[in-house]
Amino acid sequence: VSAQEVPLKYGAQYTGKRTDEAMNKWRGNRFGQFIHWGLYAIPGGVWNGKTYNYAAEFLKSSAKIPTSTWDSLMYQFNPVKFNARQWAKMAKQMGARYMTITTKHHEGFCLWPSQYTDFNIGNTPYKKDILKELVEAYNAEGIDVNFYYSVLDWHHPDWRYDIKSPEDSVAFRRFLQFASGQLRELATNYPTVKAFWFDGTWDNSIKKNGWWTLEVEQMLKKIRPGAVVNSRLRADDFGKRHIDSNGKLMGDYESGYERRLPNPVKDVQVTRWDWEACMTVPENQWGYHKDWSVSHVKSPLELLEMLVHTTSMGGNFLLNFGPAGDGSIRAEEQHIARTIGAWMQQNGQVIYDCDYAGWEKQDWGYFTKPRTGNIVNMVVFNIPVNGLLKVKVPAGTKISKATLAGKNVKVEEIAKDQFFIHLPQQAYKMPPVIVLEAVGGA
Ligand code: FHN
Repeated sequence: VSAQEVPLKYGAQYTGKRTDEAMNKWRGNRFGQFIHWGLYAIPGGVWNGKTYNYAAEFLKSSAKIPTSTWDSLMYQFNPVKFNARQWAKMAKQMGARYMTITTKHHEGFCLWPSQYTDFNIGNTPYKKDILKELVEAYNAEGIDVNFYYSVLDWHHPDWRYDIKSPEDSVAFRRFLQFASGQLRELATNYPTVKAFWFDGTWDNSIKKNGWWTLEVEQMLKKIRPGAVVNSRLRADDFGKRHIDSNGKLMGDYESGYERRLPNPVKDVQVTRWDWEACMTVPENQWGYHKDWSVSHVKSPLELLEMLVHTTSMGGNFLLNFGPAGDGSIRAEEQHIARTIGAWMQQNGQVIYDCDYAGWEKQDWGYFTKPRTGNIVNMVVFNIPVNGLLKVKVPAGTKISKATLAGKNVKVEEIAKDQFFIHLPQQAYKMPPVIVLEAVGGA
């Protein structure tokens, strides 16, 4: 602790990026599938004939539905079209290397048969352990599975938004014990889980109990050595979240980019730590909403660009899917997965294990850089009319070779540390990738 630093019991546990094998794997995965699935998938944003435009997973609150009414949706949860292996195959085809599933969202319903509450999958008509089916199916495809867990819980009687009385304090203690129990259960019963993705940790009640957030992080890492935990879980001694009172990142990676990405020119500081952005397909729907006409819905190309943008800044991209109540995945999402997947099959090497290249951003698209070797990739989203792609290299660097799908393309030095890469004039259906071999430089 330096002279200017505030002594903290529950602040950051280390500084800099983790470099162990588990973290390297997490980072190299780069592209993940987020799945929001719970009881909210049944009404899908519509209640008593009325469509609510706000996030479908918030319908209970938007339509002011009493807890007992909402909770009884559990008796309708019977996803007859659910097929874990099909989901996993789709994710694999899309190129996802990890999948993060809502084990419990704000509504409190558990996708696994938790011993700590009856409000779980075991008591639905479906009965079977969905979480187990998913873990097995995705792992069989070689995809890592991570658990999303909302601490905020609309179902549990001991949940508190704030601690305003001794009674609140006692109740919330019980609640934290309940949450710890569930998390211990998840870490113990699903031994291949790779990471824990915390959410619903923004209320004063949690901020006043920073000790618990550290205790949970440590417990999970003890049960599952190498487990990766997002910054969203954490609050320090003073209730500061994500970044502690000494300006240090808590948890293993920064998880604040939600439905937005860092600016590729102004926000390059993000390349100093590990981070992940999570993204919806519509503007703000995580759970299944029946009516996708209520907002802008991103195109596969828009989402692919976000994935490349994220990789170019050293982050992971977690793309959300909201399966329907019957377990089917809507046609639009399948189309997105197929389109991104077709590109990933050809070009995955510019995403997996790639990082920030440190070269000046150009308007045509993004650079990514494999962890090893002297390669820099160009992913071109805006094709110039004349096909000339400008590249500014770090001082003294030379581009010795440029290839497109294995064939050489012309490299022209136009000024000191500046080149034109001649993109062959043809109709590109999807963003072309040019691989550069760079030599010299700092
Ligand atoms: O309220 C949730 C929301 O439903 C969704 O789960 C996202 C995912 O990052 N997290 C919360 C909002 O920050």
